[in-house]
Amino acid sequence: MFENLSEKLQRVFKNLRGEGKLSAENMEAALREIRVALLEADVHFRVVKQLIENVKLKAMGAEVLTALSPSQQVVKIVREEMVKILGSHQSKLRMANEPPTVMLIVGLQGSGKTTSAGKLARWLSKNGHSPILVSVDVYRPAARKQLSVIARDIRLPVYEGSAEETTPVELARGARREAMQTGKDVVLVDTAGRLHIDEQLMRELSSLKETLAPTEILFVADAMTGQDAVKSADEFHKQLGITGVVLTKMDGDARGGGALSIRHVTGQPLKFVGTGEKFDALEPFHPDRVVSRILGMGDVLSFIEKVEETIDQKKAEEMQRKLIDNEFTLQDFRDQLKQLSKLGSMESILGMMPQVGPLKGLKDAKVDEKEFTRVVAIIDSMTHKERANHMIINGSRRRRIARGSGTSVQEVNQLLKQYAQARKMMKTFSGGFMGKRLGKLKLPFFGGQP
Ligand SMILES: Nc1nc2c(ncn2[C@@H]2O[C@H](COP(=O)(O)OP(=O)(O)OP(=O)(O)O)[C@@H](O)[C@H]2O)c(=O)[nH]1
Ligand SMILES: [Mg+2]
Repeated sequence: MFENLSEKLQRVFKNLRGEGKLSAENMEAALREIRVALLEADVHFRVVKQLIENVKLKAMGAEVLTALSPSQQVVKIVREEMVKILGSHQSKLRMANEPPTVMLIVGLQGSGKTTSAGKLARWLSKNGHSPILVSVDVYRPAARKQLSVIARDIRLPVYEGSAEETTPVELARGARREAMQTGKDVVLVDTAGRLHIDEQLMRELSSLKETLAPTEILFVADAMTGQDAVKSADEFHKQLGITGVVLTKMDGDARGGGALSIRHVTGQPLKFVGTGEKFDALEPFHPDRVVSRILGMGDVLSFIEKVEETIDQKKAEEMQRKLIDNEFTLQDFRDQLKQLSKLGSMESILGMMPQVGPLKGLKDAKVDEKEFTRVVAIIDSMTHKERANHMIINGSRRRRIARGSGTSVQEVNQLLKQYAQARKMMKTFSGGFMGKRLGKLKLPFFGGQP
């Protein structure tokens, strides 16, 4: 899935990695390449256009997190915009308030409706439901037989119908009655396929929709047909009103464009993707995970996520004000250390930082993780008064703190010295180059000393 697109996008990001900052020119070039990569992956041109426009606007805007390098910034923006286009969260199947829930499975011939009906039944039963299957294909007895065979394979019930039930609506009603009598909570209705969308098919599906009031009308599309899958989904939606899409055969050499276009073009979410002929080859569609997979930059993405999660903007601003007013206390020092340690190992953080200006060479700075813990322990052993004003920490207080934290007086002395240095260092940083460069992310402390 998406290997080609993923490779191409990663090449764009790699090319940007050497750049010191984002400029109109290098951004323009990167956007051009991203555009081509998306179009080649068969993403709908309208989707590409929208995405590129949004990325451009954002990249040029002031919203950029200056703690990230140019290529990281572009990855971040592209990721956000892709997720937005795919729908920011997973679209779950909707259940009726009163069981049984009815789900119609519709689509063109050979798209994978019957197989997907089986897969969905299996998935539902693994997720706390008890489904029953029914085929309403009254034209091909073999089609109904196919579903019965599948049901037997996955050991789930199928409604076979009676001799009097000759229309799709009658069969589906029979299945719903059976569900109520046997306590099944979901009826999956596998419908007949057509080569093309025709009036008769739409009439039949509309009457099923009217009589059964399904909570889901799932359009099954074959990813191998590329843009045609998107087009027919759109067509079905206009004529029938679908509630979601199941995109099958994503295991093939489909370029994935359909998956990236359906939501934007039809306004309806992609709910599942089929990734093989076996009955467990069905995955709920998670936009954010798929985007991460496409961008394939686990380390950068998780760093970006961590920065976003960990750095509380308000707190950072408050901290900065305190620094400038010289109110940065031991308690603040401790809080900052705690926040930093949440980001993970100091070395891995430095490794992910853009290596420019005064930060150059920091990557190799040796950072003792135990030092962090010790420092926090020492500060935790201080009273509130001491934390607010380090000037009162005299000899006897130092001895008490050392005892309380299981350290030595020397270590307490050292910490107080480091704190004084950090205060000085941060004051310099906050106004100067680092202040601008790091923006929201302030690095207070590179515990260098042994
Ligand atoms: N590789 C792969 N094959 C699939 C997938 N889903 C379905 N197929 C295959 O596609 C073919 C058609 O599947 P069906 O489920 O019979 O399609 P249908 O939409 O019910 O077809 P009609 O009822 O004739 O309209 C079968 O050979 C399936 O095994 C998938 O996710 N991956
Ligand atoms: Mg079928």
